[in-house]
Amino acid sequence: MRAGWPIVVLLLALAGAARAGEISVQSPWTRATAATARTGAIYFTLINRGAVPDRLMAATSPVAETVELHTHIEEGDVLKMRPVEAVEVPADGRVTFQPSGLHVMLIGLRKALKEGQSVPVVLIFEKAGRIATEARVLPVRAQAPQ
Ligand SMILES: [Cu+2]
Repeated sequence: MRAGWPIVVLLLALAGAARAGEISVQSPWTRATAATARTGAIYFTLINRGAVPDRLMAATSPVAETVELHTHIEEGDVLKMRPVEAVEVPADGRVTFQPSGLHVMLIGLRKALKEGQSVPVVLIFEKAGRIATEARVLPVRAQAPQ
């Protein structure tokens, strides 16, 4: 009887990993920045193939001192960025982070982002946990992943 316990624990661990696998991060990208730029933004599409919603809670990246989740809201005819606490990824659904919308905000860039490089970023989900990915650095005026 006792000998059976490690197997049960192992199966529970595997079940957890499978749930994490229901969230995927598609086409992460960012834009090249000027040498003097202090901020940048990372975009991607989050896909949830699971039957329950999940939430993106936070992000980290070694290229910036601070990393926040932001959205844009319209104030009059001006688009302004606002931090958001979390971003829901609906069950069997997707959320696209894109210019003028949701983005991962890089504040206090440690160095310029150069076209052709990639930027490591870890996305932290309520249920799926941490997902590490790399955002491709596209040209300064890029509007979508290529
Ligand atoms: Cu922002």
